Order: sequence, then C-alpha cells, then structure tokens
Amino acid sequence: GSLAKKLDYYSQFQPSSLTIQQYLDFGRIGTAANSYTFLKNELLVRLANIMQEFTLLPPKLLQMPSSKMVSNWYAESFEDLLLFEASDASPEQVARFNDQLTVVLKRHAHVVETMAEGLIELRESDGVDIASEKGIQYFLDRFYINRISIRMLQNQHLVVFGNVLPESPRHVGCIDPACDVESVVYDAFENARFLCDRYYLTSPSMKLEMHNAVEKGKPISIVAVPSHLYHMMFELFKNAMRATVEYHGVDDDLPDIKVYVVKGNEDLSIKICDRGGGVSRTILERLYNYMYSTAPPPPRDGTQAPLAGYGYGLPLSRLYARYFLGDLFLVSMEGHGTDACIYLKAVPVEASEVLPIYSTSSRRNLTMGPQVADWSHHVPGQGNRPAQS
Ligand code: W6P
Repeated sequence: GSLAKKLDYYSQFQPSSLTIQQYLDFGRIGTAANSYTFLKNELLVRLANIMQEFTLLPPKLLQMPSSKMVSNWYAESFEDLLLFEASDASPEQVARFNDQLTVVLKRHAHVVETMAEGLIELRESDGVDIASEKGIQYFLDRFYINRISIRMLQNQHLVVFGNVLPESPRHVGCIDPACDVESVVYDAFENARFLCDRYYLTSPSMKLEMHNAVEKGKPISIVAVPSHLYHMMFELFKNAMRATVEYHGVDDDLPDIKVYVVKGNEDLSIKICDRGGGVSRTILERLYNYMYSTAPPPPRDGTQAPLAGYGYGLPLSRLYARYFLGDLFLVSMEGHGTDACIYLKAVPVEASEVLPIYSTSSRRNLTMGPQVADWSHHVPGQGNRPAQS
C-alpha cells in the first residue's frame, strides 16, 4: 500500500546525526519554523529506518500480541507525521505539529515494557534458539537507541519551541550546558540508597573523588543530558548496593562504594567500584542480554520488588552512554567486586549521536542463520564436535 511505499522511500535516507553542540546551538538561535521543517522529515527518516528492521525479527516474535502492538504504534505515528509532509511552516502548522508530537510521545511511552512482554510471551510459548537470540539482541540495541534519539528530538523541540517547561532556566531543552556531575552523582546515590535502606534496612556509604584534570581544582561540569547521566548512575548504584549488601550480609560493616569522576581533555570518566563479591565472566555477559534479563514483573501482592537485577537497566544504561559516543563497561573480579565505568565525550562538538542505519549489513546481522564455528573449544557434555562443512 502507500504506507509501504513511503516506508521504502524514507528508509533510503540515512538519519542525520547531530552533535550535542548542534542541539545546543539550535535550541539557542534556531527558529520554530526551521526546527519544524527539519523535524518533520528527520522523524520520518528515523522511524522508517527502524520500522524496516522490525520486519526482520524472528517471525515467532513478530506474531506475539505485544510485538504487534508496538509495531502498530510505529505505523500510526509514521502515518500521523506523514500528514505534515507537504505542509508549510506556518505558525498554525507548527502548533498542530506540536500537538501531534505530544500524542506520539505519549503513544510510545511504554514501548520498552511492551517489547519485554513480547519476549516473555515468546519464551513461554516456545523458547528461543541461539541465532534468534543474537538477532533479537542486535535488534533491540538498535531499536532502543533509535527510540532514545527520536524522543530526544521531540522533547528538544517541545521544550524549546512548544510549551513544555525546561527543568531549569539554564537548560536548553533537556540539555544542561553546565551539568554539575557531582550533584547528579549524589542525587542518584541518595535515591538508590533510599531504596536499598527500605529493602535491606541497611546500605553502604559512598566515597567520591573528583579530579578535574583540565581546570585543576574546579568543579566538573559538562554539556550533557542530566536525565541520561542520572539514569545510568542510579542503575549502577542499585546494582553495586545490592551486591555489597548481599555479599557481606545485613549485620556486617559494609565496604564503601568508591566513585571516581575525572575530566580529561577528551573524556569524562566515571568509575564506580563495589566490593560485592563480583561475578564470573559467564554471568557478566548475561547482564547485558535482553533475553536473560527479561523476568516476569514481580507479584503485586505487597512483596517488594528487588532492588536491582530485573529488567533492562544495564543494557539501556549502556545505550544512553553510547548514544553520544560514550560507553559503559563492567569489569568484575569474581570473589572480590565489580568496577563499572562510564565514559562520556567531554567536548560537545565530539558528542555525536550514534544512530542505526537500515542497510544490507543490518539485514544480514538480523537474518543470518547460525554460523559454523571458526574457533574450536571444548563444550562440556558434548565432547569434541564433528567437523562441519
Ligand atoms: C555486581 C554486578 C553489577 C552490575 C552493575 C554494577 C555493579 C555491579 N556489581 O556485583
């Protein structure tokens, strides 16, 4: 139909990555009309690029009611935005567009939970082979980073040119041009600690060291989206606290969680070190795995949800870090503790959006069947496998 034609058309274009500096400049000196003209095209391009990949998911997953719901939301929003394709940038159109963006944002509010239900449905209905699991992991990383980027564009437009209020007068949209890293760290720590105390009746303390290697002795501030940084820190603190309390027991003295924040010329680095006993490398890999991390929601019978360990906290936190060319790593020593490292670009012109592009190579990554092993090792219980052609 005409929807499929438009999808084909818009998915031929690569999304335009913006740097955080460009977001900032546009928020300061851009006009509503220019923002509207850029956005109505760019949103269609970003939506089309990911909708094409959606169709390459394992058919079994696509048939699940939750996946169908999510896919329908994307189709509805794509069609809603197509209505503005040929319209001018008059104040009336811009106002209508802003109302439409508000509807779209709301429609997609629960995409992550709904996709997670789809995975549960899939697992319960039939189980997942390793090739499908790899395809799903590859897709969801791209799908969620695409979603982060689309919501960033929409929020930014609505705060700067619509009637959504900024968090503070200093903010440009959801960007803080002078984000005070120390206060975000304390904020995330205090809120994680509140949950930890409520759940375990105890919590570890934090030791924080700040090193500004660029402007020695000055507080560390960067251009950043504070809500993204908060999300990552809160998630890592919950995990570090849970490990610490569970490894040492509620009656023991708990070792501090040590946090280092360093600003260099290129990187802003944060390391969160716990002495919660660590995890083996086998388990560490699973922490980013959407399939493994998908547990049914905790019963609503008054039993408290555990502090951490369910849901998509870690894989999503890594996507928030990667979104503007940063990254998140976990380094663990089983029997001792875990270090979590976040790297962010300290220079706003270098912090560029990382966006999935629909192409033959993404198609291959999503649909390729199991590949013949090209590394040999012993698999317990299977002996050595016969050679395959
Ligand atoms: C752990 C497991 C983990 C994940 C993320 C952050 C900290 C920690 N500590 O033991």
